[in-house]
Amino acid sequence: MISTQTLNSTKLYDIQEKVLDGQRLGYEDGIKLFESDEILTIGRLANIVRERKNKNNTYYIINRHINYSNICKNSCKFCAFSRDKDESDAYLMSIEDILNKASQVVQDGATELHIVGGLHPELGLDFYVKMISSLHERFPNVHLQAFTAVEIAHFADISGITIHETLRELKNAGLGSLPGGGAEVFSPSIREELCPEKLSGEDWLKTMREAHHLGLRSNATMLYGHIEGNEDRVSHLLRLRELQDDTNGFMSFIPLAFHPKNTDLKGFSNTTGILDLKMFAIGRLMLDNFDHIKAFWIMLGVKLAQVSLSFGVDDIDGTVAEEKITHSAGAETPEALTVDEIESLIKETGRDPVERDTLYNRIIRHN
Ligand code: V47
Ligand code: SF4
Repeated sequence: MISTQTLNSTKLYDIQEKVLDGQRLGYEDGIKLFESDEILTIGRLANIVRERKNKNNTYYIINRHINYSNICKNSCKFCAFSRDKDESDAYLMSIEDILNKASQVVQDGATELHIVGGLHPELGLDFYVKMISSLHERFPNVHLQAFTAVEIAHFADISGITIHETLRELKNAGLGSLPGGGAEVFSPSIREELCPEKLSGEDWLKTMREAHHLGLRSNATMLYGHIEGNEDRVSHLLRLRELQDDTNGFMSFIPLAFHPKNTDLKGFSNTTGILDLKMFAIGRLMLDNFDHIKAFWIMLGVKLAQVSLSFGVDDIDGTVAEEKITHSAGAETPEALTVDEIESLIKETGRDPVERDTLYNRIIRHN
């Protein structure tokens, strides 16, 4: 039941006091929030933190996602995107294809390219360095946010070099930051069940630590709505918060709603609106050292993305232009929104749209 209790009568009174006082929430608080049905109280508290940190601003970016290949040596049970090399719909874009895709959107004002793909069983680091350096030479003013921690660790492994060297080479080639994918849920038992071949949660965190130490900032995600429990969710958030205390390298946290269609997880439904809103709001409340909570509208749907702006979210990602990972798994959202569409859906919620670059600098256009 959705509670409309007043602030005085809430069962979350202790948590409310901590939030109003700016105190950090602990593990038990996180569990209590997930177990609570007081969704409006949770939202109201998350909104207090959201407005404290980001006022009435809602950020968006003009960007393009490029999923350069669906060929992947792993077979995570929740993934509908990956293919074996010899499957008929497997693809690997050439660097020329990638440059062409990029040039269309850069002409339209994109400031970011968001580039991720599967773990190709043969390509070494050289291919990825060439991809980044070619893009950087052609579009020097565009921020290249590319390769999840899982891809970085794979490039290092296949090329027989360290993660530090891999990141350094990519940074020298023009890499600007890392996206937050591949975190899934850190809990070893969940990973063993869903993605046993994947980089462990510990190694995902170590890779991000290395990136932050090299001056590469990143995002962080969590894939929810499959077999994880509240304990797994809260532990995941606390591990992110711990690393952020050390490095301050994360920019935003992005909860990713599991889409079950075409995956090996049969019999699962899409996430509910209440779980989605809780993930954003509790993420906002637990991650007191993250500046931004992002709703990736492609996964969440445009309507709920609007509602999420009152549940802790201050960033709605961007124009995106094309997306394959969630659309392979049944997402019914469009693959792109125009700037006008993004601005009006933000304004309709009473928030102020702010165009940002990847590092959250405000962009002011004079045309
Ligand atoms: O790592 C895979 C997830 C991620 C499914 O950093 C799925 O700004 C839902 O990380 N249902 C890739 N999710 C996307 C990603 C991302 C997206 C937008 C912005 C940013 C950012 C990062 O998608 C993967 C995996 O965790 N994923 N399969 C699925 N069936
Ligand atoms: Fe490969 Fe990533 Fe899909 Fe796992 S989630 S199968 S690593 S593309």
